[in-house]
Amino acid sequence: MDLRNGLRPLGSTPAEFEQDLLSNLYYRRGTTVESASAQDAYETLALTVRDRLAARRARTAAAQYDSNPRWVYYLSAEYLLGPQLDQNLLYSGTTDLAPAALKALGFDPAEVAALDVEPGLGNGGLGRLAACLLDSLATMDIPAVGYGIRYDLGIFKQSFENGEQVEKPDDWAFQGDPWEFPAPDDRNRVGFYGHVGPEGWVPGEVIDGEPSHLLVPGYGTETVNFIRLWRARATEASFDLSRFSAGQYAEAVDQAVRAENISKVLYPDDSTESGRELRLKQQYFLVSCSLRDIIRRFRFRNHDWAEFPAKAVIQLNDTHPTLAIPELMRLLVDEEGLDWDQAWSIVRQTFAYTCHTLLPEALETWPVAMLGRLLPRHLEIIYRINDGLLGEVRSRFPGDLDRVRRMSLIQEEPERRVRMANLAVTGTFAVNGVAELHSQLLTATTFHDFATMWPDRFRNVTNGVSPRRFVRLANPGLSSLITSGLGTDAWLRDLSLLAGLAPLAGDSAFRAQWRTEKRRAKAALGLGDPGALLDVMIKRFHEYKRQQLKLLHIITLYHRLKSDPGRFGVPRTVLFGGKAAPAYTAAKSIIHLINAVAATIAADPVTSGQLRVVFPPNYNVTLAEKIIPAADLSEQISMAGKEASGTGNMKLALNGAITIGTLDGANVEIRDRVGGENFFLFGLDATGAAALRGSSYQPRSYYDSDPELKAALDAVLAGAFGGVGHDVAQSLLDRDEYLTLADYRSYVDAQDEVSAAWQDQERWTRMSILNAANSGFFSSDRTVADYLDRIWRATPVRP
Ligand code: CJB
Repeated sequence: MDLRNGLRPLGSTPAEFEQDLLSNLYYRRGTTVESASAQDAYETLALTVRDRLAARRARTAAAQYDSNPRWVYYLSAEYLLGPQLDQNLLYSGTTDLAPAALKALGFDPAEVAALDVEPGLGNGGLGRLAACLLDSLATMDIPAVGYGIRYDLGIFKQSFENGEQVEKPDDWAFQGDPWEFPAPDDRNRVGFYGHVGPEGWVPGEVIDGEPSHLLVPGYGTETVNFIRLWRARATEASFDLSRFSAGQYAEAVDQAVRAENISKVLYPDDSTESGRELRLKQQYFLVSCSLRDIIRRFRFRNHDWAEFPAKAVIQLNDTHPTLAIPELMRLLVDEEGLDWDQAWSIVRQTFAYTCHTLLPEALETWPVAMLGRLLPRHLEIIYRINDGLLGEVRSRFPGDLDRVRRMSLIQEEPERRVRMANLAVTGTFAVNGVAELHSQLLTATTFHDFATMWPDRFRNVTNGVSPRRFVRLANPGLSSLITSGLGTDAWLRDLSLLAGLAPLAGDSAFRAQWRTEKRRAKAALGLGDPGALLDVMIKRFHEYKRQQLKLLHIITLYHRLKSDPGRFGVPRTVLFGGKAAPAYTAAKSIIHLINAVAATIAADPVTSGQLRVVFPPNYNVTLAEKIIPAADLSEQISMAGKEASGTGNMKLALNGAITIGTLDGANVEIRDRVGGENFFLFGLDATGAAALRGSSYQPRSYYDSDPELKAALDAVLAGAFGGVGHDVAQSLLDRDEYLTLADYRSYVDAQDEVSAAWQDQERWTRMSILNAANSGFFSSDRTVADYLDRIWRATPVRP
């Protein structure tokens, strides 16, 4: 018998599902209906749904194993997966069965569903992109594995105390995680420190990496892929029994605690540098465990190293996993006995690198001294790679010492540091930016020297988002309307079909239904007047993203309202969501000021109903899925040339929000597709912004010449908002690194156009429908198709 196909099929009728639930409650959860808590019911439901995916996984694995394909391996320090229950119900076709079965057994489905905790294993866009790409890879039947770290504590929980951000640990898995399969037998040993002797690297410390995996189902297909997450485990030897016996309990476990700290916490920095040794250890830990796993998988079916690139393409999600390059060199040369050139050729054909930033401070570098202490053999390998690189630079550009200095993997001043982005470009066959503009700016600025030497290495792959999660799951009402409008739900696997909605923008009955769905989503969010324009800015807090610009606009609206309440225009609710890195003082000051302005406005009777500012704490994927369907206006107002892409902009446009934005990141492509008449453009473009920053920019000149701007800043300086925000206003006047004041007038004028457009609800709805209709390009399925075509060259395997 073929055991792989001999599984007892799992039930698909309500009675069978109920039976499966009951048997899991008894035999795996070890309890009974009478004594089960809601948590028992939740975990049992998760197991019952997971079983269905696991059966598909078994069939997928068999097909993938048989075809010995080229695998896509995605290495990422972050995965922002979002809640698992809803997704897995939908993808296993049990969305209706599950609540019925729970009810039949006497449980409250809503109470049970509320226990699903989102694994916050990422900071923001970069981690969420990783999750969307894995969703699309599975949906498109591509053999793929995501590798990451199973942090004990995910992105911190944000709350506000007196309007200030307070961070609390996010112990997301304290109840255990029912979606996960631990695989302790696949542990890998990882070394750190030590020295390089005649016998090679002798680590001074070893720890174990223990994997567990989470299933990643495709939508509308059998395929189920997986993510493998590593958790640090102390080895037996690190427990000091003699100290324990001597009563030195803390010392006895000291080494073990330090070892397990490696996967203790996700670093909460987003696009900001953090030079901590523990972070470097995390990065090497991820890379070392994952490469061993990839090699083990390669060896199932293959024997010849020369075949490795044909069987594995490894995508580095930003520079965080770049140590994979010297690590694979070490494994091939030191452990497998290949010569350097053979190994380098394999490495160079295997890795590809995605860059996600334009901020110079976000390009990782590590002190040579630190890296050499932690990974002495890797530093030697990096030096040797650098010799090869600089040899090539010298022969291509003789006498150009400055170029050699710029391209070197080692920065000399003010301290010797390893430049991880240069290493990533040197050790890969493809480097991509994440939006057209971003990719252009990368080759024109950040990687200009490399693009001159190796023009073929650089390409663009514009980001995308999962239409399953961000339309179907987040916005079921609009999804049904789209399906009925198009006469098919095939758009969930081919988002270009949304174009078929465009003619319906001219149909007044359809427009009325569209408005009804928006209002329904707004009502569900519980923000009061669903007739008010809901203006949302949801993203990490960063000065370049310019939440402070939105704030100046709000203060201006408030002043107008106070001076002439009768002439105000349209009621608005402004919603902010987002976290600031705990050490990012300027961003935290902006959060504080937003809350202070919100409180002042709320307390002022003149504004009642006309202007509200709300800031629900702890923005995460769960909350995003509630806010995005309700949004009317999408704020994408970064200084042009700083936002690599943005993906919230895509999610909002797909749900019918209209963008107000600069020509930055993927905004450019959104505007190209939805049309300039359906997009509120303002501000300097990337060229203009760079030119102004390069000259002697004088923020005060804007303040002096614009009375509304002056009034807004003066109010903050005078303490009109509970005395909060002096530092924010002062820094805008003195420095304004991101040209907030230069773009203020153009932004406020564009916002006046927004208000005018809103007054014509038929026009607004037309614009809204056309935004959704023309955003099909921004599906992560299209992104994956582009990666396949331009970089990965892997083909589907259908179970
Ligand atoms: N990004 O979320 C992060 N973290 C970083 O450290 C660097 C960049 C974001 O990645 C997204 C996905 O590519 C982009 O859409 C976004 O512009 C960028 O800031």
